[in-house]
Amino acid sequence: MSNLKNQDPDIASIIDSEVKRQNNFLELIASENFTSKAVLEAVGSPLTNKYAEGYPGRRYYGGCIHVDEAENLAIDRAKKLFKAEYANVQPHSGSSSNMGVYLAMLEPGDCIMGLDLSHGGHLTHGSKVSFSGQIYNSVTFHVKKEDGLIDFDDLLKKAKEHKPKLIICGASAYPRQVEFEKFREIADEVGAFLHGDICHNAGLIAAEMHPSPFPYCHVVSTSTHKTLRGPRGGIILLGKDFENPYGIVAPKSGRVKMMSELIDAAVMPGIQGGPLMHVIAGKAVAFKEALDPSFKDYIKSVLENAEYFAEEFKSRGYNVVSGGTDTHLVLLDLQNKDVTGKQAEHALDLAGITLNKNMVPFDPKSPFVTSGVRIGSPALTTRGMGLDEVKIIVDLIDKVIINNEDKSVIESVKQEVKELCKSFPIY
Ligand code: DSN
Repeated sequence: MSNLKNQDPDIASIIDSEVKRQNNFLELIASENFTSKAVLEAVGSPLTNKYAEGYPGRRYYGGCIHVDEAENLAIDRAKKLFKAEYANVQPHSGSSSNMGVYLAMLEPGDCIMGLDLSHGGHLTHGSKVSFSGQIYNSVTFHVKKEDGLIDFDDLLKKAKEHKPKLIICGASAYPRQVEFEKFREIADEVGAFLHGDICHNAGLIAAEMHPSPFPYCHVVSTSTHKTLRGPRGGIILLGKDFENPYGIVAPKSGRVKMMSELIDAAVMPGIQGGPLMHVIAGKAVAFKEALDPSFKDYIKSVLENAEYFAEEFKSRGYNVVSGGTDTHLVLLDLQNKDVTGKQAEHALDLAGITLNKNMVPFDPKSPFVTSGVRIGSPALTTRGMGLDEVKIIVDLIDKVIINNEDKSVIESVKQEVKELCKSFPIY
């Protein structure tokens, strides 16, 4: 980084501090990960200079020969990884990929159904503060109070009543596997399309340790930087391409356009201009890494670590939403610990442990306070931590939560965190 240091010492120093933070803190945010140096190199490459509006072989700019190669590689690898017939690797994020899906499949005012944000869903699944709840008529479904699992009876009842055009399955804070087949049965019963947003579980699916959304979902979107461990970005997938059901035809030939064509057009020029070719190259690198057998070992450890988090917290009297996990994340309900999610997040942050406060199902507190925290294993597993470290981390978190106003306890935990992190350097 010597060029940057000389030219802009302010930004160089900020980056330096952030790298130190990532090295010295324990990262437990379930949606974060540490991407490889190879991915970082691709993302930091001169591919950022290239305008390439359009798609490989049909760009609006000259000089695209090499970025075409990069995008084609990313597409081929994404298709192989998820056993999909079509991939669009241009969305700038998971939210953009959802926007692309909706633009391709819906008209403004159409009804969509997604898991309520406060029950583990995502902003773009119909929240009223997001475009998804403002442009479309959104109806939410929920989890059950008794076990924290998706309430499929509630979903079916509402689906019959509201006749959604699109049902979205997938979540941000749902610790259990997504039952794509059950969602599809309901979608078929009411004549809706099924959209799988696999942002959180993409790595698990790629490693074949979570059921595939195909053949159940008509369309799938995901971000690339969570369990998939790539650069920040998004993609859209079709297990099998199909003729668009709206009867939209190609102007010259008069043939009915395929869904892939509608999605391509929705992403560019529908919602985006020039693709981020440096990020697309980074996605290609990450997909290659995820196709390597070692990625399965990584995801296996991610799942073991998450399960152990759940067990260890339970043994210390914590309420684990849904009683455990079969993914990479655990949701703790702190109501019996007399601490809010906000207080816990703040005290843990001071102790060098980074996680996020999170609503728990039927939370009496606001999203700014919350009654819970979400804990994810992907990042610490990437740096090589295993069950021994998980046990230590649970002890440290418990100590901070119980003594969340005691500065000396927080300071001593911070030192222990620093020592632990020293043995597992990242960058
Ligand atoms: N905000 C992300 C998360 O933390 O789960 C989802 O996009």
